[in-house]
Amino acid sequence: MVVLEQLLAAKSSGTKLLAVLIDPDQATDTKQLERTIQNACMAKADLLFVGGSLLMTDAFDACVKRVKELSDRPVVLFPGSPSQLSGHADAVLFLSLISGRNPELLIGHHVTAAPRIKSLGIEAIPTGYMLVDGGRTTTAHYVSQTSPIPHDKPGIAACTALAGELLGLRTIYMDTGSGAKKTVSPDMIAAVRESISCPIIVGGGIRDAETARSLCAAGADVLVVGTAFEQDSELIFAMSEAVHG
Ligand code: 1GP
Repeated sequence: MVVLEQLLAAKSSGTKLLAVLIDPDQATDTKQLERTIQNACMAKADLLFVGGSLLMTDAFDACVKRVKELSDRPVVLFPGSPSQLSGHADAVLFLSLISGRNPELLIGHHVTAAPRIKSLGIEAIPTGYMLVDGGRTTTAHYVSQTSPIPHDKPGIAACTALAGELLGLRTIYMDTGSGAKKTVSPDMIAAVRESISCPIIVGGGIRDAETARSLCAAGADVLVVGTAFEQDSELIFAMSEAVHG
């Protein structure tokens, strides 16, 4: 339970965490992968997430292995499917897509993945995953075949997160999807923060330090950034300062 304990400890001390999302398809550029991880470690990013809603390449395990070799941070899988598992990781977000009504993503894939997670011996973090509309249809929205929570309906997000917590989920991840036009709104984060006590992870469309600051102030405990660091690997320094400051 090492990574979950890190999230719980950070939440109770008010420390905010930054997670860098590595897309295994982008990681085929080994120089860029090395630069991203080197910068993530230098900037003191807290976690490295690896995964994607839809992968075009077949290098998932090799990517996780490389990320683990290159970094001294916990490596957490953020799987888009049960095939995205690797014993080189420290933990996996065991995601239930509670914003949707697709039974495969609420429990089906979990049944397939459970024995493999057990045999790999990696920590599973029960996570309520909530897709939120971020101004465009992202791959996550399309592939999941679910409707996201409307951007301006914080009440729906608060009730959904509360249901997830009452069901025993240990973290709630609100995501507008990779490359979204808009992030989850501070109002929605604040409403969810009011309704639950478990750590809140927020991702999708976070591109600048100012936004990162406002999402943390609204109640996010962990921010996840992927696309912006693929476009500018130096941005991680300003972002880390915003999250940790
Ligand atoms: C997507 O939350 C992640 O699932 C990160 O999104 O790539 O837009 O930073 P970005």
